[in-house]
Amino acid sequence: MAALRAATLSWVLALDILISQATNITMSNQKYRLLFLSTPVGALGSGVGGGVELTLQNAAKALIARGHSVEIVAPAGSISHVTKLTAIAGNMQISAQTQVGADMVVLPQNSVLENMWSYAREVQGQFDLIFNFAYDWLPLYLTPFFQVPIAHWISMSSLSPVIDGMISKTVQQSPKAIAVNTRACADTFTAGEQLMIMGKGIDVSQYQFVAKPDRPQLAWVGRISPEKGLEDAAEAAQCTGLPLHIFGLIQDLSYWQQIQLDFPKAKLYYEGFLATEQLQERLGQSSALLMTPRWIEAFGNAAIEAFACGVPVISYRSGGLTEIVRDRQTGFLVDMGDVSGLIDAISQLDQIDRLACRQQLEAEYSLEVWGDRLERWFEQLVSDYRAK
Ligand code: HBI
Repeated sequence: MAALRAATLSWVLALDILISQATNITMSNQKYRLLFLSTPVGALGSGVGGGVELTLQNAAKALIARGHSVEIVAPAGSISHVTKLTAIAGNMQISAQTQVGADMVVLPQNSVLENMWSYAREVQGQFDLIFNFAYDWLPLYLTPFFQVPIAHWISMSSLSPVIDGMISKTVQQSPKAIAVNTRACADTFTAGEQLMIMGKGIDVSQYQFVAKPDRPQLAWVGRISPEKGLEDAAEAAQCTGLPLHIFGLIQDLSYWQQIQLDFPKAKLYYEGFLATEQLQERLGQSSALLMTPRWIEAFGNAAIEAFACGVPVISYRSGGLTEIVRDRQTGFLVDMGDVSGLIDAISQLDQIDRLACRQQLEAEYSLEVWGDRLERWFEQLVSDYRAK
């Protein structure tokens, strides 16, 4: 009798496993037609869009790798090597960083943002979901007017009440529709609890691990603009005598010129805004990446790119970076503005195992890990939308 019961039980178990695998296959078998709408502040590939350009291209890669189709809509002059891109003419949107505290929305005449969304409205019937990368009021407001679900990637911390207010309204009407990189970024918004924490992923195969750089040098990566705090990295470079290689778009020229005047003895080498291939080649030669944000950093793409090359990160305790950098394991966390803390950390870099940086990256920030999370998010949004 007992033998019969045991045999029946194993049969039931085997059946259960089969059913769950079958449902998994049908769930992940859903292949979506996705329309990505890029940031309206600059052409994709120009560097004006900062980290969000890398985010968009990597999200496209991650989802295409899983069998979904992706098309990108972006301002005229944009380029993408990843998938089909439709370029839209119009005047660029004013950067949200210049609208801190704003309680009204500014749109130029013949706005590229407006034109991109008019195009999206026309073609929406060919897609299962729209993925918006703009940090702007209009796409959020348009969400309930579209006949397909719209997912929003909020790429910066809270900057203005007018955007925060629309984020709260949108996520009320379309729960789960809005994602941010990190919990720290979500917490800056009134609707923080309703935001999806999606992390980030990069294509690890694009980054070469460097076990030992040829010579001691520091790196800094980011849009050269006051909120990114380059002056502190320049001061640390001047105090330690180490060369500082700077990568990114000069968004504020007078700010950059002032830094060179303020730190005449610092060995500063401006390398421009480089594509990933060239950036990772130079980044890998660094003893450390300095991240000195003077705002709440939403994520810090540069940090995971540095880890991919085996480069430890010395960063201010700001926003998403506190969730990425493992203090004293993959780098050092320093109180915001504490330049002497940066200098102390630089002197302790030999304590950090560069391989540990690469291993953390592969475990937590690969395209596969991130693609899986994005796909599950979209499955939720599409099924919720269809269930309405
Ligand atoms: N400002 N208005 C606006 N819209 C954006 O999409 C935007 C921005 N400022 C900066 C920016 N995007 C990106 O550089 C960051 O999201 C990384």
